[in-house]
Amino acid sequence: MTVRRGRDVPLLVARARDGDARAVARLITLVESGDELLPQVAAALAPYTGRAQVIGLTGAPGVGKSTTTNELVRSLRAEGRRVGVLAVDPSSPFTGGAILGDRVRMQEHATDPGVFIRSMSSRGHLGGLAAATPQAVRVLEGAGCDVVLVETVGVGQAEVEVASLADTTLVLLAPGMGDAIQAVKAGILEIADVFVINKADRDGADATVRDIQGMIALGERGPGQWRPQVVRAVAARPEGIDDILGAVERHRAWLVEHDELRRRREARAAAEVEAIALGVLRARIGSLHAGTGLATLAAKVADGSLDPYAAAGDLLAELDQRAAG
Ligand SMILES: Nc1nc2c(ncn2[C@@H]2O[C@H](COP(=O)(O)OP(=O)(O)O)[C@@H](O)[C@H]2O)c(=O)[nH]1
Ligand SMILES: [Mg+2]
Repeated sequence: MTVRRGRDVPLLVARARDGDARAVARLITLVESGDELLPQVAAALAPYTGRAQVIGLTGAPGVGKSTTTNELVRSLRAEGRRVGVLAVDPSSPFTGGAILGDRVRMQEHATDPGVFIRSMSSRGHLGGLAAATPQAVRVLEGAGCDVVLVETVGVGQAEVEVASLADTTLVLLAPGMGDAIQAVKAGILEIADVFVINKADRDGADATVRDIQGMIALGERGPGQWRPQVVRAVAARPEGIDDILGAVERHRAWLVEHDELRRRREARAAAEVEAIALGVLRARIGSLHAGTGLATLAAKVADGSLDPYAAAGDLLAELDQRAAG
């Protein structure tokens, strides 16, 4: 269905709640494109928010995230849980494309009504993926998913942000890829709740496990803090999938016991609200008249007739004035 009027939104959400895969897909498209109906979508979904367990998977390209995700879906389905999968690709301007391989890999779940799989790109969303991903998680929660798996390529700050939206973050590494060092550089070490050493069928798995355990031992950690777990897996066989889920469950129990789940979710909500507000602010700055706008101020800053703090002050004052007038 084409959604043009706001009154279609409740209908669409109702269909998604009934498990209509096309309604779910349509809602995620609205989220992804930063549609103007988004506030209404968010309002309609709010009552169903906060129920799903969100598990992030990140790591370098080719480490086995999609293969692992696919096997996790299989195990979770065997337990009768409804599962949503978001494959997030910040580098791809349009949905599909770069992660076509993932679709093929996850084809076996395509006809299962208890699984929703969707790839996502930022496609001009205000606030980027940091704003879009939590909304997409909400759509999947609204559709009754008990677990939402979010796969991101762990190579930069945007991916770290997306990964940190999860209750539990899995960082995947593989032997012999220099991954451990890469992980430190990309800052993904800090966000790992569970390290999965995938491709443990390959030489060097023991060394990678030792490297990571060494780094964990060196990490500053207070008495009440979670110590990241290290799990070996051969997702392609599959082996170690239950161990991964076991580690995830231990982490979840720890989060609940230490009231960290609530804290994490509140931090997530704060980041979400902030990202939306910043997106609105950026759009407003972009819509200022030429004479009062950023370009004019920037020209003055560039030629030294105005300092950047004064220029920023002028910009914000102009926005205030418009809001008042
Ligand atoms: N040898 C081996 N290959 C694997 C394993 N897990 C995944 N692969 C292969 O590694 C390649 C990349 O996997 P993929 O899941 O697409 O990685 P992603 O880019 O992290 O999502 C594929 O050819 C997989 O079949 C594993 O445990 N052992
Ligand atoms: Mg993948």
